Amino acid sequence: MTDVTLYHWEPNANSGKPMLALFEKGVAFDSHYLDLLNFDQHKPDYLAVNPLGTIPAMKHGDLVLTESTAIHGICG
Ligand SMILES: N[C@@H](CCC(=O)N[C@@H](CS)C(=O)NCC(=O)O)C(=O)O
Repeated sequence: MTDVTLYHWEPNANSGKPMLALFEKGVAFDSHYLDLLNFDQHKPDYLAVNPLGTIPAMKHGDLVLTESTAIHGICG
């Protein structure tokens, strides 16, 4: 269990960008996979994290970021 959780989906989703940055920087994170084809992003559990219903979202403690470029920028 780490401070950082990345909510993501593959392949070819915007969440690939922050995931790459986390890997490259060696930041340990918990992976929370969402199946967009199953509309997991619109389920209440995830909407409580990101009301926009889009991925990625990254939680770091109480902070939640939902823009892949911002997450990538912070990690990079
Ligand atoms: N501006 C956001 C866009 C995120 C976004 O549009 N993600 C798509 C997947 S690449 C998504 O979650 N789509 C699900 C939906 O719209 O239901 C970012 O780049 O982080």
